[in-house]
Amino acid sequence: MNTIKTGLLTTLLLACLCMLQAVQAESPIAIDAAWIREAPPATSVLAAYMTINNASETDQQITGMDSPDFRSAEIHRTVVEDGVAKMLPVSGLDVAAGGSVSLEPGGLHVMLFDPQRPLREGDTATLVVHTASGAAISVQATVVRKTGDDAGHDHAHHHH
Ligand SMILES: [Cu+2]
Repeated sequence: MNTIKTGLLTTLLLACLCMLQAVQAESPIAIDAAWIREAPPATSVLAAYMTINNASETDQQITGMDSPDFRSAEIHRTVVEDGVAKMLPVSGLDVAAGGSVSLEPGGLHVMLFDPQRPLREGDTATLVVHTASGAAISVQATVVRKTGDDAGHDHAHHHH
């Protein structure tokens, strides 16, 4: 009787562990409102923005991004030093448990290098977000035309 009970418990335990693994394989990271700023046709560097949500109870880290529609992608942070705006690469972007991080004009953004095809307003491009836990989340970003005050910053691409 005891052996059967132990066996049953072991089975249950294994079943639980398997379920945990299944949950982990599915990333707790969800991306909202991803968009790319439309740029003139010959532009080789574009900027993308999005909101990264972490619905889990553990902190998550975004380690990088890439895209089949661009040669490469980098996460950048815009900082102002001595009145001059500069962009610094971000190698690990923390998203707290239950929290979210917004990539928006003037702050964090994704820098997209060398589009592989023309991208006009209304087009979509695929961005892939990588996490420290090994997940790769694919997201469709819509190309949006924006004009106005906030349009200028991301065009000044001074990489140091
Ligand atoms: Cu940048």
